[in-house]
Amino acid sequence: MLNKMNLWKNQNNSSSLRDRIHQIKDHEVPSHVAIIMDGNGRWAKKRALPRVAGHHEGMKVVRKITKLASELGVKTLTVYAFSTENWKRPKMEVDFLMKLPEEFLGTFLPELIEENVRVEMIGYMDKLPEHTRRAVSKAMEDTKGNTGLILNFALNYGSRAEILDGVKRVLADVESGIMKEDELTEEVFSSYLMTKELNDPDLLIRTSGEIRLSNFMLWQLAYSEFWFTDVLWPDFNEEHFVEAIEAFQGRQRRFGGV
Ligand code: V07
Repeated sequence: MLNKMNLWKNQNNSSSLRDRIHQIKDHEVPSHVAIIMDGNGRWAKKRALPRVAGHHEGMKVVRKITKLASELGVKTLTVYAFSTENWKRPKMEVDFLMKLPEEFLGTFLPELIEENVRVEMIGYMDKLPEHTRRAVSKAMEDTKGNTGLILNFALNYGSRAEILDGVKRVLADVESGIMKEDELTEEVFSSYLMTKELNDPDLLIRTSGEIRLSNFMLWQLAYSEFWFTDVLWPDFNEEHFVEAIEAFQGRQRRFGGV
């Protein structure tokens, strides 16, 4: 209850979060926001907790930010939950991470359905453990008719592998005569990527102070605005998300249009 009250409270004479949300909705809201949710391990270390405690806390933040993004009118929210590189982590940590989709969906899927959210994923699903795959597939199935925000999980995702697989399928289609080489445009190539159903992100957020892409949506982020913060993902809250959108809108107003 206190948390909810804080959403409305006026602090330091500045606009309340409610006012800022109102303002944001009066301007161009990024249609697709992508987030690299970094800093979960560091958050745990600072508290002398196991890394997995940070991942678990981070999971709750995904829920919180999804709700706000949906309220703001964001159409697609892509969150980088697990990269193809993350298999190199200790087995115990990987096993824990692979249970998070089930826990997240077990807890939040009814609310997401209530809010008309559609769950999607990009990444190499076939290499996920059966129990993880089953949970994610069920969520996608249960929400496929929903018309609100698309909550797109990048799970076992890597951008170079995605591009390379796209190139290989283009070559196969050219060799078999399905496509002529001169028909291959940027738009056509985009349809060979895992994001074929989605528009490119307008805004990328990365938490925890790292200023790099780490193999995330390399093709899709070509024209996106980037917003980096030192805030660790488990500490990321509505104010931070609003701050990122405000920064995006400021840039749009300065450079966008004619
Ligand atoms: C994971 C929590 C968020 C911070 C980053 C790493 C840890 C939500 C999911 C998830 C994935 C698919 C799905 C529903 C939920 C998730 C992993 C890690 C592997 F359909 N959070 N989260 N998956 N973290």
